[in-house]
Amino acid sequence: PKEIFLKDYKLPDYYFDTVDLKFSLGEEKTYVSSKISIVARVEGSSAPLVLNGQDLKLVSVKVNETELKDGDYHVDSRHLILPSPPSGVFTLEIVTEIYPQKNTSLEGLYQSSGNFCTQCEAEGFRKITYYQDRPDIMAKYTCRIEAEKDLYPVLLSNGNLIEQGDLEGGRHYALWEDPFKKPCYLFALVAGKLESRDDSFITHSGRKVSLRIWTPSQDVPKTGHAMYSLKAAMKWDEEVFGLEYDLDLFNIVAVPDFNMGAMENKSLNIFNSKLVLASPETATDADYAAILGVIGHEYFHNWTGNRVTCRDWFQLSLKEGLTVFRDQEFSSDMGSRTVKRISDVSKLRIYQFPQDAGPMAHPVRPHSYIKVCSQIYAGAEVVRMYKTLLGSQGFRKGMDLYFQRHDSQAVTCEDFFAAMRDANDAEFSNFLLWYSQAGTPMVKVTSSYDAEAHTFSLKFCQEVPPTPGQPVKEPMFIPVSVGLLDSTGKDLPLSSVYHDGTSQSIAKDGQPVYSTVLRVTKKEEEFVFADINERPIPSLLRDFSAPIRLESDLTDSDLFFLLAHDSDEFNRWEAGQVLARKLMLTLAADFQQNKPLVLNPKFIRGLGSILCHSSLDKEFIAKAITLPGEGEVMDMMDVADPDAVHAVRVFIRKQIAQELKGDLISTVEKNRSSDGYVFNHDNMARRSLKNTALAYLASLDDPECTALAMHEYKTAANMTEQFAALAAIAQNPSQTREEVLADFYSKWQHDFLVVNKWFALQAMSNIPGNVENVRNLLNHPAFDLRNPNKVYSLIGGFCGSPVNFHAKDGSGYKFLGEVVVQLDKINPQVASRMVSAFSRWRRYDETRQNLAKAQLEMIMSTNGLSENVFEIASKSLA
Ligand code: DPP
Ligand code: ZN
Repeated sequence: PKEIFLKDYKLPDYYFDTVDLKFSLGEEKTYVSSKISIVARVEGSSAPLVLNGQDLKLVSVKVNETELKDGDYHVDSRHLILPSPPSGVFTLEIVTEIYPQKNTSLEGLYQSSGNFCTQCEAEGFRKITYYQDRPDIMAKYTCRIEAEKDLYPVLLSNGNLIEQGDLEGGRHYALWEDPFKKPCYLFALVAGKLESRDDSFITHSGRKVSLRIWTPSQDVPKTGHAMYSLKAAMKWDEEVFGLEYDLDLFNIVAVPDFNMGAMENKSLNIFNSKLVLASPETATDADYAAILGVIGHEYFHNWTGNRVTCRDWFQLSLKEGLTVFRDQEFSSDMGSRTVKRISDVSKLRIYQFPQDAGPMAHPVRPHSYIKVCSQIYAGAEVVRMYKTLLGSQGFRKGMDLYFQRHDSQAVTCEDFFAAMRDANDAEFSNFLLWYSQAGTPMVKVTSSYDAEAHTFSLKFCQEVPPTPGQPVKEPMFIPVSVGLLDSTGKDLPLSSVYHDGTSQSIAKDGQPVYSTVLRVTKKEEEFVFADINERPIPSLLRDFSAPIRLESDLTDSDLFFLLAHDSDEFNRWEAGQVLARKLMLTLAADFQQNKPLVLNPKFIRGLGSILCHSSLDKEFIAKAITLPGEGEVMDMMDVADPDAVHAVRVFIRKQIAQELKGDLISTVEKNRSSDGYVFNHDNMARRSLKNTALAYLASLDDPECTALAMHEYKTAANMTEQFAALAAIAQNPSQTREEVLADFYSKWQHDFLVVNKWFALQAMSNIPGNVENVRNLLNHPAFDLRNPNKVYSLIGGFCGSPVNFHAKDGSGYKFLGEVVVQLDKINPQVASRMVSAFSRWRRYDETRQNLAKAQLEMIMSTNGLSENVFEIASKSLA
């Protein structure tokens, strides 16, 4: 496998102007013919034309209508090369034969449930035909699809349908034309037996857009929420960014076999069914929220990704970071901003920070890769920091300039940076380091109050830890949002701050502010607030204004104070989390030394008062009484100890449940659903609080609480509550657990999305010795290694269980090792996602290290390993 470097980027020698594709879809094989008009970048260029291709059978090549003979071109397993193409403009026609029915990688053209569909990002188009498969080749496409009419009545591609009709032999065709230039990763084709939910949207300037969501006919009733989400997203993008949809038709197709969540192909988004189909009976609130976010995400790509695209795959964050940021903002505006921020930061801590601290660490814009990297969530945080620094209006000005400059171009992260800077005349010093330096910055803050001078000082000291290939780092530009609380918990007015030898006013229009953004740019730096008349308690990094690890000198009592009073709700939650993490670490050390575990009663009282706080948002309460995840705590230990952290988390949960039992029971009772399911923040918040309380109670495993959970399970009128009750009961090994799991399966076996939840719940279980159960589930009739969702539920779920995946006898590692080898032969992308569960093996004790390493070595020694798995396994061992 070959490593590809950003520094080696070269402009293409040939540009493509138009591409006319013709697909003749068949059961045995599919013919693809592609007619491309090509122009050399440099007139009279003598460079060879190198096209990418993989798993293709070449049928013929023509240049300017003349068929080429053997020596006129070269073909190898990855390329088709024309050593000396004609000068000037010429046409190239290529016919290939492909076998979509046999394509289990789910990249390129493949079949899912008997329908044809495509996935071309990042490099799937080369599995359809020979092409310069790189995003800086943008061309206008037409696509003619021919297929048997009975089997494939619906034929879709990008753009507008301009012709359709019947052909001989029961076949028919459709011709699509996309008026916008696009890179080939945005090409899409769908053919199958599908029906649609139809609706329309009138854009700001009065264009009527037809909206269609396609699924097999029985699922059409479950597309209502997706349609609602699409229309909400279209409206939001007009209102917030002034961005309108640019065609008369927008299609979404849901398919059950899909490697990722969804794909933003121009005007023909293809979705994993799990992110389209929902009904109150079968989908949870989390599913509804995910659908809203991802439908928004893919729709927003129409501007940030499609109209303006990436020059190369190192710039992935240009579209993903920006579009994730946009979907986060959309979801915040549709629900609760604080709760959304809490969820996003939790994800960052669960997935991103550990990755940044391990062998797979790479910057937002990587320097090299073997297979195009998955996106990194910190990209959205970088975009968020522009907004934090420039304000909403400044950010919007930057976005406007970005589109003005780069519409229909393939550009880089610097171009985005330059638009933000130039639109605002901003001073950004070393901000670009966020794109090139890997690792999570660690920032230590110490504070001091000078009662005589009435000043309050914050000293920052930052350090970016070394990462593979980057031993030494420079200080980053970190926006730190700060407020200072007085002794009653109110924000103190802030008017000026002394920094870098000068005093700067931070008042706005002569008025003091109550929160300000400090720009921390040096390794060590001090900010001194003037006119502070009492010792304040600082609220630092409000709203998580930068993706960093913060360590402060706040005492436990400061943290309890912030938990009770901070006007920044995010930081209120965060104060509780900091307390909980400290507590869990201390108790984990006690556990390791066989000391009895004792919980600080103040902690329980703190959570108790949040639980019973009638004016707080219910979903916020649910988040605030939820302990940090085990991974997050393990991440803070020198040697990660899954057994200790798990035992401690279970212990604290039981203590809380015991002490607050009465309040928790009344929380469940008061928050039952009174009428039908409604998707809105208040109702979701109520269900979330009820379910959180029920899970605490059921952890006690006493007859009263189990009976309560059973009652909730039986009376639940929606999946959110039914599944939560099932999960609550399933925490403890028992006969009841087995019975309820069996009951749930028999109820829902006809619905594959619900069955996946059932797989995931069992896979993630921490009950002892669960690996055997998961092994058995591999042979369950409803399981199929070829379906990514099932793999993510069962195998992915299992890797998330700290005690069973990391079982000290190595049984969990052995299981994953075996599955990865099998899976890699079917679907390398999915296999590589699974193998990454091994990547942080060095974080554990020596016994576990040896066991995990042995599995990685076993995988590496497998014949015919994919590049995807090779990259992760080899980097993990390096
Ligand atoms: N481009 C795709 C998306 O944004 C990749 N998963 O969803
Ligand atoms: Zn995306």
